[in-house]
Amino acid sequence: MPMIEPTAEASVERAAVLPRAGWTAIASDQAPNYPASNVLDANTATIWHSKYAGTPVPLPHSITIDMHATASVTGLTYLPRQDKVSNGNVGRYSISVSTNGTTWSTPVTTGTWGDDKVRKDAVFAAVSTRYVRLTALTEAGNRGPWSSAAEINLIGGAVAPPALPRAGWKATASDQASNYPATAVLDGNATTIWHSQYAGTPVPLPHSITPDMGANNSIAGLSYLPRSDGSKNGNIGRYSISVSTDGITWSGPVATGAWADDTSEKTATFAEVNTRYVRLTALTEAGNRGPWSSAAEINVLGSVPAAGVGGKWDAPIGFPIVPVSAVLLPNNKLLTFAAVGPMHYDKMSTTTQVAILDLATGVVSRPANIDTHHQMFCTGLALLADGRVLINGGSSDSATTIYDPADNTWTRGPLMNIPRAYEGDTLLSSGQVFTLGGSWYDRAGHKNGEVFTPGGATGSWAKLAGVTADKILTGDPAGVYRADNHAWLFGVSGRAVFHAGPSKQMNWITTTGAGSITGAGDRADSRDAMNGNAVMYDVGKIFTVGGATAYQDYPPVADVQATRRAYVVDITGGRTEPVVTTRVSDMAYARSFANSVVLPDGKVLTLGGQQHPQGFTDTGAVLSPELWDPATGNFTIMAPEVVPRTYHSVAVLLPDGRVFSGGGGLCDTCVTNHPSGQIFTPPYLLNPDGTAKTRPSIVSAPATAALGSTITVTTSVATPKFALVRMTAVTHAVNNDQRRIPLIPAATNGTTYTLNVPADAGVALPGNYLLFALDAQGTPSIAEVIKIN
Ligand SMILES: [Cu+2]
Repeated sequence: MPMIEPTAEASVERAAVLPRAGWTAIASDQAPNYPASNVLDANTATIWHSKYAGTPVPLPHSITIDMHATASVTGLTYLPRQDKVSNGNVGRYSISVSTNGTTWSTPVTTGTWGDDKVRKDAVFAAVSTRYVRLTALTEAGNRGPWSSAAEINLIGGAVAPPALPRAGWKATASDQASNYPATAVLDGNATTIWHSQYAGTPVPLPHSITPDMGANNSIAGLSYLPRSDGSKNGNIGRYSISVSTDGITWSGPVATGAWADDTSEKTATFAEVNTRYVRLTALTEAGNRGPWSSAAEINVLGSVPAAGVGGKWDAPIGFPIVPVSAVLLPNNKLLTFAAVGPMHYDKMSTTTQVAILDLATGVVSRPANIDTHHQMFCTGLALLADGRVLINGGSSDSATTIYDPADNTWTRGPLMNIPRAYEGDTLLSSGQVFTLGGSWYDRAGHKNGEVFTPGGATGSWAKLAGVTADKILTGDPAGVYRADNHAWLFGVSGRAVFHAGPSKQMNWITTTGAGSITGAGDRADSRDAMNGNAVMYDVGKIFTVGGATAYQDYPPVADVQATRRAYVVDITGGRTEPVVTTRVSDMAYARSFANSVVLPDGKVLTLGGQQHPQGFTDTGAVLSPELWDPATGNFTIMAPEVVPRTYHSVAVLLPDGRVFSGGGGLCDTCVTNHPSGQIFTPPYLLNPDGTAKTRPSIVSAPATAALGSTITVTTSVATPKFALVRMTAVTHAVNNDQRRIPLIPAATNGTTYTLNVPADAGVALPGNYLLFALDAQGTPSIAEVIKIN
């Protein structure tokens, strides 16, 4: 094989703080002795402060960083002043960029920071720019018309194109040691590696490894994950990448470069090329330790689908907290909460940090500290029939809280009989709430069923002795601590509940008298699917996807792997008929900790997650959502999100038919904290060129409807289909409130439609729904909120 010489450096570093040498800063205004340049001096004791003497310059103020060169930027960090004063802490902000200092972009991100001393991060899609402007829109404590900053840094690096799904791929190597085969780089398991032959006389460098994708794909890069077992032997240093459509004739290098001698994932990007085989050639060993090469994982990076096919993402929105829980409110707002801290939880506290996103304006509220003697973290969630939100348990707590969106009030609720964390909730057809499981934290087991009955200002809890939690356990290696977590529960007719997982065994539950729990068979060939998703996307039809046999690694299980599998569980026959489970197509990507959201057209969007589920890591995070079509059973890969959404992430259908995705982390100062969200526009709202489709609108619809009633809805254009999608509350990838009820007009008069509301409270659980009208192409209107009771 001929020696290939590198021709250009093509290595791309992920997120790294850019060196600030030679940079300058100017501000909209500054006080004497507090110049803008202080944010670049690496001295946290010196600050920029807006002018305050005499008549202060009113907000907004801005400070603009000039890098004096063009760089790819993906974020900004803001360190508030570190002295005893907080005047000028930036609250609501907006960040724009410019290549010339004159013409400014629309904001690459907007958001709200909390009023404290902690360094704040703002993230956005990679943009090539010279100037970055931070505009302070409010002062975080509303103390006065001031802005200040101790330090500002910019985060550089290109966002890599999405990793292509590798199912069915093969890999060969120039040579390999026994037990270290080339195929180990494709198995999604970072603990298995390819290693070149080293016993006896090692094969000299260069070595090559060649993934075969099985078919031509449009690709634009390669990522290389070195081994992480403590040895560095074989870390690839200088490298070259070539491609081939037939595995025989090879291109010249599409990328060359040199990688650092560490365990971080490396990325090389190159001009898009349509090919089948990708060859990574290791020219040197990164530490010159010997004639070896090794690799834990290799991914090939594809191109982003066109917006009309793969949807598109808005600019990220910064939150002052990690949105670990999210609840859609009927006033077009999204309620989110974290734990005792905006970025951390503990075991004893009794308060919660809350922030609300106004979906009409994109503005996130200042964080509020809610004291209901209940740290609302790792809770159960249920939306009550009257629109209030029940939040129960968490951190081994019996406490419950009720939030009323009508007047934005928080009320201390009645104690549960059994403390719970990571339990599952569902509303019952009676308007009561059933809860089950939840041994995370106290490992106690026997987290048997209880029912909450609303009444008076709050309500009361009662145990169901006949609904034992031992029927819902997974085989988690960590035991009951994990095995009874996150139950997928769906209220059905007659106050009963269908338990769809995540254990492979499903169950029917009754809640009258002492209640009962009876096996409903296994979910076809599904294994336990902890941290997968279950979504009632149609009446009596539940889509389940992803998850893993363990919550995360726990001895003796190392490197537990998420599944790509998906199923439809059909319970339309009710409790007297067998449950029919059908396996549908696999996802392209294996995911645990993902979220799934049913859209008004019945398709289900699965977002985020990671192949190797491990709390507070983003390794192997899947940035590209997949859209499942119930008509075909197949998935389509969507455009990638900017930020990984893994453990503690959420996703919610919005009234405008778009999807909010946010959160992840809550691990204090860790790098996998994601106090942000991003809104996805599905392809049904986009023309092939990515422009917005003309959408129908609902001209009139009732605000309430009784079960079994007939309602009249008038729309702007012909809309042959309608759907009711229940408003939802989500945390820890569980959204049992979610259900979609398609409505076909019973009568049509021009664009006025007669719709029959289901009569069965087990079909249409009482509460607030989003009513969508869909035109013949399936483009949804903006929803009207309708309360069904
Ligand atoms: Cu948690």
